[in-house]
Amino acid sequence: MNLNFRLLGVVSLLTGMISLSPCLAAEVGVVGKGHSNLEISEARVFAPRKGSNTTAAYAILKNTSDKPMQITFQKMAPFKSVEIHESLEKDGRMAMQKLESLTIPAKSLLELKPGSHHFMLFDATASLKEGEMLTGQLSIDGQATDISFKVVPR
Ligand SMILES: [Cu+2]
Repeated sequence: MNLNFRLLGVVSLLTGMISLSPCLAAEVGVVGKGHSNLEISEARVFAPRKGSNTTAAYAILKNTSDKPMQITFQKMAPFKSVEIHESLEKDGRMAMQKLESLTIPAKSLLELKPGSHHFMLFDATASLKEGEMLTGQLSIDGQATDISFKVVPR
């Protein structure tokens, strides 16, 4: 465990103490198995629209290291499959393109947000409740890392 990971632990603890605040910006994703060089905030899943069991997850990912970081997205229960997508405008229309991985340059932020990069979640096998926490399994430079996402209203 190095200094970065300990600092991240402190941030998560502080956020836990102020979690009564409705301000989403104060939320910090919890890194389970942990990756020392990734800081996550605003990790959230939009509750699916009525009649749909497909939705998307977003977060702000910060690479605190001095090397590029490669992220792949493995799974998130209760979804049957997940992909990394990027929304792009093609011929005047918005389209989504599947990416095999995300690369975050050294000392940089990547914001997953509507209309841009996102984690696409397909075929939920259970209904999601607002406020529920879901665990996303990522691989960061080959290291398995669990991240908690909170289900939020659209
Ligand atoms: Cu998508």
